[in-house]
Amino acid sequence: MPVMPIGACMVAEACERAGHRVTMLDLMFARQPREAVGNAVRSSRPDVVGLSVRNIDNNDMRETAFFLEDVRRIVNAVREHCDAPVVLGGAALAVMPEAILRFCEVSCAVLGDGETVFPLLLDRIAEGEPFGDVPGIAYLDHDGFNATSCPGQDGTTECGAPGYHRWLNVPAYSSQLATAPLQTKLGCAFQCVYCTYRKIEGNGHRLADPLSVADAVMRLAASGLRDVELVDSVFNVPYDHARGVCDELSRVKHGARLQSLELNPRSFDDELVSAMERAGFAGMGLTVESASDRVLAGLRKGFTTREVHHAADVVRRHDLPCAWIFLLGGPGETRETVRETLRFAESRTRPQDVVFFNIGIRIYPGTELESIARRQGILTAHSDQMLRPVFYVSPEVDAAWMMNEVRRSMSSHMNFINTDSIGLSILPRVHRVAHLLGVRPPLWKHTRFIRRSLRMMGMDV
Ligand code: B12
Repeated sequence: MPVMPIGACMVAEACERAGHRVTMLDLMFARQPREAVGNAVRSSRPDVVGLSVRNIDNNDMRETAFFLEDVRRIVNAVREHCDAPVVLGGAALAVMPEAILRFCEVSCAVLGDGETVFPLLLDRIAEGEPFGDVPGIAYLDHDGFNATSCPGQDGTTECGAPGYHRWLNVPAYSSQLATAPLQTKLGCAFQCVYCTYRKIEGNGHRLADPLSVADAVMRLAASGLRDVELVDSVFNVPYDHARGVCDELSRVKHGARLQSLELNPRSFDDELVSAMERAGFAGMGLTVESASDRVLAGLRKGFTTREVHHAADVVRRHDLPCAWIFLLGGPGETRETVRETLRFAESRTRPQDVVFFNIGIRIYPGTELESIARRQGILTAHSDQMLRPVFYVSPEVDAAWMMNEVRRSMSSHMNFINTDSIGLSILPRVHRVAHLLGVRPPLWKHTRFIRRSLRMMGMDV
């Protein structure tokens, strides 16, 4: 699914508010990105070029895609046509700034919230002043790599719904059932061993006023963007804030269909799901990762199978479509724990819900998983050699065996999918056909039907 670049749009709008002239080039649908870059640079003659880099790779251990070669080609295409300094930003940069700057041969990146930091940086560049002390940036100079600390990762946040129509080809996104992203908060306080969310957004919460969230949803819906996805790191923590957001949304007639794929089973109960239903949710995702206490403890998820089973009970008492997300192969995983998780998925999830299995975990430098992998002798690469993805699989279980077990379960459960399913090359066409037929997101709630149809055509995974 093409993801609408909320971050880049927010940054573009903030720069305009600060008095700069901004041109946005979205390469999502560009068939010839280098030519598109050349044309855009020649016509807009920029003083500075900012590139938004979301994904380093696809987190898929089997069919790994590494995206930064493309970024490097885009940087080169910019430089062929102008001398403007290039600045990188986006979630990827917060994860591995130094390695990305070196790989892309760019000397400056924004690590903090782009909408605050980039305008400050532009002012310095415009004045010809040194910018090494701007908070929330990273740069390479003759001394090597430098990073300044990110400003204010506490307090509150604005719920900014960018004017997507101004910056993007919205019909092209809608024709593939893309949702309009919106954030109700920043930050994540969980300690999961593999995760980078704390590094990207900080570990304290910055909450948006629920009234402003309702207002932003209304504005998006009024502009025709009626499928809105809440893209918080975790939607339902803090619990009271999520409830407050739902309550405000249920008070207004916004006409949007909401979803969030980032719910945690810890703060999950009937009252929350009822509030989500009243608020206009059309789908939710539970990132439970495992149904084994040994693995949940190994991943440091902060909840146990008690909460996982409780979540299944809650889901069953409601109508809201649910996507269950599992991550197999973490520390402590064995054949028995995999079987436990599969048994849970087969017996406790509803047949109309989708169940997604990811196998193997991308190891990021600086995470606890990196230390675990080194201790276990799984990882030997130096931390600056981890840009090209390296994956963790528990030494107590074999990846090929897990894949077979998941496939076996998928063959009798048509609502189960794995990374091969979301990588199917026919999926964009499925999205387009669904859009033409008037189907509304989330498409995953039709997984059983889609897989059966693909199976009949011999195209299921
Ligand atoms: C929500 C989410 C999703 C949702 C998206 C739904 C939607 N409709 O948008 C779903 C579940 C679909 C998803 C899918 C995937 N995701 Co995801 N996702 C996220 C999450 C939690 C939030 C992203 C978000 O929208 N943030 C809010 C916006 C406002 O922030 P932002 O984009 O980062 O922008 C800010 C800054 O980065 C900066 N900035 C951005 N652009 C620019 C440009 C310039 C010039 C400057 C100066 C600054 C700047 O300023 C912005 C405003 O503050 C992040 C983790 C996180 N907490 O960031 C992972 C994350 C982005 N995802 C990630 C990945 C890997 C994926 C998948 C590849 C997973 C998979 N195997 O399928 C897919 C790819 C989908 C795609 N087509 O790109 C990784 C990317 C890094 C990496 N390892 O490569 C992240 C960081 C999580 C992680 N593993 O660490 N994802």
